[in-house]
Amino acid sequence: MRVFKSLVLLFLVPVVRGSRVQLKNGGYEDIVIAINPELPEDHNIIRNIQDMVKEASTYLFNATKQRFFFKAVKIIIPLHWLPKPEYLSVKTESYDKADVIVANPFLKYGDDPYTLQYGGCGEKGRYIHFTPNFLLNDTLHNIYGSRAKVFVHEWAHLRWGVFDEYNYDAPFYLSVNSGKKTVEATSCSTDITGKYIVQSCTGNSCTTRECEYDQQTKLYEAGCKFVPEKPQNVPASIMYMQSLSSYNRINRLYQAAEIFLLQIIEMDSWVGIVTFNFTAQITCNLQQIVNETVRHDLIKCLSTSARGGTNICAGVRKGFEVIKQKYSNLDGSEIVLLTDGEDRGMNICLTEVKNSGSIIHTVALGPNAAPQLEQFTNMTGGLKFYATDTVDSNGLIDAFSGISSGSGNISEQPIQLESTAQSVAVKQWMNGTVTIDSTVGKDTFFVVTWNQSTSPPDILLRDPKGKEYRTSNFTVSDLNLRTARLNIAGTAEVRDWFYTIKNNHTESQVISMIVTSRAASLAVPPVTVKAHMNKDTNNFPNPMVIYAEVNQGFLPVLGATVMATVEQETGSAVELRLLDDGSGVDIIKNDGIYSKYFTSFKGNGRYNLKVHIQGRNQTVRLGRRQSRALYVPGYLENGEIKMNAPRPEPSNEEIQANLGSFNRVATGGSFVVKNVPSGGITDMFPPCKITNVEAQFEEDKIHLSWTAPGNNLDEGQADRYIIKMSESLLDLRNTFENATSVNTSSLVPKPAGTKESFQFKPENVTIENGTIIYFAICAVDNASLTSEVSNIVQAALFVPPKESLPDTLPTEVITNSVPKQESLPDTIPTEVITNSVPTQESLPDTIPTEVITNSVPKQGSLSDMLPNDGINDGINVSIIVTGSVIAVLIAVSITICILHKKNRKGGYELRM
Ligand SMILES: [Ca+2]
Ligand SMILES: [Ca+2]
Repeated sequence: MRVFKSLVLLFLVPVVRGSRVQLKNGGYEDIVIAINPELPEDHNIIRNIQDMVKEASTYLFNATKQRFFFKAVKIIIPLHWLPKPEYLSVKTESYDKADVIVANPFLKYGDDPYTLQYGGCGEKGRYIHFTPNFLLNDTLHNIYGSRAKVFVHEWAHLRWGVFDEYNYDAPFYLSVNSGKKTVEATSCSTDITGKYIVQSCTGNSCTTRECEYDQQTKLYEAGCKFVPEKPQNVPASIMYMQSLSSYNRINRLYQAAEIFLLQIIEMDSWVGIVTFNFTAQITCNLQQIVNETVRHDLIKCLSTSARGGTNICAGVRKGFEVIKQKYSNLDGSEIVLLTDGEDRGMNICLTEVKNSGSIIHTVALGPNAAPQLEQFTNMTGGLKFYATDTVDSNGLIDAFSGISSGSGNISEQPIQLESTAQSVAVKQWMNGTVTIDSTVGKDTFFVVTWNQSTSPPDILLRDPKGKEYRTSNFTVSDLNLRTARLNIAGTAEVRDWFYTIKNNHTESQVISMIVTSRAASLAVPPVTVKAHMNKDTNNFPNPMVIYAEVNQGFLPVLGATVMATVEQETGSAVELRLLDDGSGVDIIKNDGIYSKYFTSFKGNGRYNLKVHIQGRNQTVRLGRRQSRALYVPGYLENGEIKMNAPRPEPSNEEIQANLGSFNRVATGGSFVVKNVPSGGITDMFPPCKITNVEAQFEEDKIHLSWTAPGNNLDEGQADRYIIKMSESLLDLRNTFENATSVNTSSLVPKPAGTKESFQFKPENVTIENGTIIYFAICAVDNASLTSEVSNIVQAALFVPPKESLPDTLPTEVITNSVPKQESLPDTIPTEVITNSVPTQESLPDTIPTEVITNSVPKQGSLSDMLPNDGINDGINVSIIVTGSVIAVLIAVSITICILHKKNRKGGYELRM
């Protein structure tokens, strides 16, 4: 007889990530602008945001030839700002998922607005960052242009993934023959379709046309921009999973829940507990965490009995009931729903959950958790996690540690420094080091768990000053959760803590070490990590991309070692090192976003992602943000040059400060893979496109360098390279195969991610002053799969005089990149074209009636109405107050059900 336990755990916590912006008939709705809770009250910020958005809507509408406008914007204001009757209470919005963040700059970095972008051209950005000074100080108009135009500019980054052509690090290809500058748009790879356009403006009127080639250089003319089309989205689907196993889930669940209650949930949160199986019961009423005693009392509400049935709807409804003990509605409340069982009745409460105002996060445990579970997450904007039954992966603990407040109050949030587990043989040791860096150290917990013995293993923990903590210093749970916990008083000593744990049990067991902490002080933002995949659902053989963003404040952290672990129920976990070197799928070098392709699909179903980040002395430093608005050095007024104040440049010591050593762990949530063929996978993945080829003459030789791709995209090792050369860029671009081959027989590809260097003497080319040769490379793997053609690079024999270098180039490109009225090219709003939203001759029907009657004539074309505020008054800007208290509801259901009912012959059995 096969036996199976189902655990359903229900929490209520405030966290959400991911923009909820929707595009309806050309109008962007549900845009969230969040003001950082640390900012002092200033209602001019709200007023200026409202003005900015209204003006930007008109600007966007014109710039996109009447295709897009802003329709509904919500502003989240800090709780400590004085309430006003017109303010609404927060619903499913939160600081963490805001599209625009208003916060102070870190390290006096200046007020450059920027958009955080992970992916390539055409992929949406994460958020726009404005400083309060940018919103309040009108003199900054001279530097960045009007706020409305900056907002639209950054919106293009955010929504359409457009990259700046004036990116200071972007390579521009210059003609050396004429001394005249020419630009090769390099910001988008060739697999993104789009158009090369150039824009010219006279006064306020601008026109766009396709770029032409410079007759002499065969490069695109100056000012040419690449405008991408938005790629198609793969429709989401939910996987059905098979196979069955029974593990020690109850103990693992309680270990995780205990860490959540004692270390993760923030002080002043409200917590209640519900148990359910076929029906649901409240075991702890909603109460506020005002001290440690309340936390420990709550753990006692976690019943350890087990009964049959999984009625998820009953549990969620009981959860709603508990929240309503204190709150009149469910807005702003969040639920974490954990299950390892199936419930085919989930559909009956879908609408109720969707309309509740509550956010549901899900944790799927084991291979049989309800495949519909993510429906709750997708409807309500929650997080999704997946924990396998692999005992040495800490999956459940990591899932619960990933659930923290989305309030933006980073100083209060728990930060996971370590989470590691291993099977330890009898009388053997588990050793390790955890680094406490200077940005954390408050509320530090060292937690040791084990999975067999009823008594704890022998623990020795030594702090950097040599102080030792032993098993007797740890608190061992009296509920026999196989957990020992040490809370370091005050601020934990900075630097390396060593631990060694001996398995004194009579058989081998899995021992784990989990360390959490909080920011050391309000003044210094801690180093934080966010990890995720590029999509939630993937169809084989599409590759996926893993991202980890490492920040201190709003600055990227460079030089860290970032290891990702991707785990699935079948097959062993896959470990990958993520890189921030601008090669392969990592779009931008040194932006603190570490990336890697994931192609090791072991089967269909749920996968989870976890990253370990380690910084070691001397290697880790802060860097600069990219995709920021351009800082214009000055302007002309009536023929007179007026210079702006110089850009506030932090010193190298500030920006590139050595962060010292640190440890971080972050869960990246779960994703679903489908269409993986059963019975072995043949090689489907060529090497990835090489994106960073560089070339130069060294006397009569050419020296090429690039980052090696792998056998499968950026993993493994390619088999050989094809290098082609031509004196014609167009020939090389259009017919790579026919171009002259470079003899590469002596060139053996190195492992992916390492630097390749190749020198050779070009044959059949007369080399003289002004000679330009173009090169491109393909990599081929051992299955004869060929990569895309690399970036095309030129080697020019002679370097132009310094004055011919384009000092003015960035400025020129700027005017192109912030389009003026009626200026966005036809190809930009592909999002709309493919969605067949037609150019609107009149206001869309969906604009609220009051708008139409208030400010806009009912008939006539929109261009008639502009610029007289036009659609401005149609924007619905609402102001929301962040939740005053965090209502956390914990509902636990431990159920046993028999999966294979047809085989059922006897009673149940529960192994714990
Ligand atoms: Ca990067
Ligand atoms: Ca391959």
